[in-house]
Amino acid sequence: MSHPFESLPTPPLGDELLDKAFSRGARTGRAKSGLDAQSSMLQTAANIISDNLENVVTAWPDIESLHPFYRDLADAIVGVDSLRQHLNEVGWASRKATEIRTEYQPRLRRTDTETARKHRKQAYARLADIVEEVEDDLEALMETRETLRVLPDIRPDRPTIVVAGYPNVGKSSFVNTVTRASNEEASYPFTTTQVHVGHVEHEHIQYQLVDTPGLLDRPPAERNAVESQAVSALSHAADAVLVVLDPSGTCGYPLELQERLRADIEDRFSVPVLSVYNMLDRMDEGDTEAVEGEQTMSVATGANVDAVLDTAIEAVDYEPELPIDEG
Ligand SMILES: Nc1nc2c(ncn2[C@@H]2O[C@H](COP(=O)(O)OP(=O)(O)OP(=O)(O)O)[C@@H](O)[C@H]2O)c(=O)[nH]1
Ligand SMILES: [Mg+2]
Repeated sequence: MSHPFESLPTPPLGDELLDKAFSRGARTGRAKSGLDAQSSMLQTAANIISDNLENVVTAWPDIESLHPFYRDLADAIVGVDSLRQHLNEVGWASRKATEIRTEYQPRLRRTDTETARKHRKQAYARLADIVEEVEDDLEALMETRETLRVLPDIRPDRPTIVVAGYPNVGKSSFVNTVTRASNEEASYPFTTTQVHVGHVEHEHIQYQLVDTPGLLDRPPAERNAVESQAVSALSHAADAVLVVLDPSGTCGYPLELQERLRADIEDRFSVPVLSVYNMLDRMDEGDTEAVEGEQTMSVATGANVDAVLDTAIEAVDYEPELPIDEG
């Protein structure tokens, strides 16, 4: 399993494609003579251009049928409207190459070789124009492919717990501890930080824990448009959010700010949002009073860590689709 953009082929760039089309055309032309040679040259070159461009378009996943998580992510990173536009242009060029072939083929028959050669050259020039016209689109698709290929392998259909909270509260420590060595890292192309995806099995179900440094660790007003959209994407993947807070002040942010972030997340996500107050080992009497009745843990000592994971898994309330045994 992988994400929908992982195995996109490299689109041919304009010059490369023309080179391939015309050199193959020349080769088929050399194998024949007279009008046949000109006709084969056109046939081969136009087909290569048309087929290659069509393959570029069909290789891309259908944007409408993408999981909303990946659609939002793609939109945040490259903009799906411009992606659609580039694909439309390339599709147009593919059809145009076929049209040129159909238009010129009759002119290469029942005439002298010299005239046929002239027409074939004219057709080649028009094919080259068409490819040149979509050169920018092909380049943009190439860049888009490079960008989207490295998306984190989050499986949006798997039950997913998103871990949020201010920097240094212990998010990564928690994810690393409960998922042990099963961590994968992947870069979001638009942040300097990395997303960590850990997997944990519970009663034969694989849960996914997503640690999101740089995205859900500060107030929404401080996120740029791209990050906001990435948060939107995450909201499609999340089945529960675990907000980690540090009342001890070790992380450097007042608890009040951290609790405001939690309120923002509750507004943004329509799934259960749980809290856990970490750094139990660092809390003084005042801190423990402040979090009286709340869920606490210490990733450092291991206290209550498994219980927190269990609560999060319960919140996901994931019901695998099993045939109902009416007994
Ligand atoms: N004393 C104590 N230290 C902890 C505890 N949990 C985490 N830490 C430490 O706090 C520091 C920050 O922990 P991280 O897990 O990196 O925090 P984070 O929330 O992932 O931080 P960012 O990735 O920067 O957002 C690390 O040095 C941890 O070892 C805890 O329960 N007690
Ligand atoms: Mg971290």
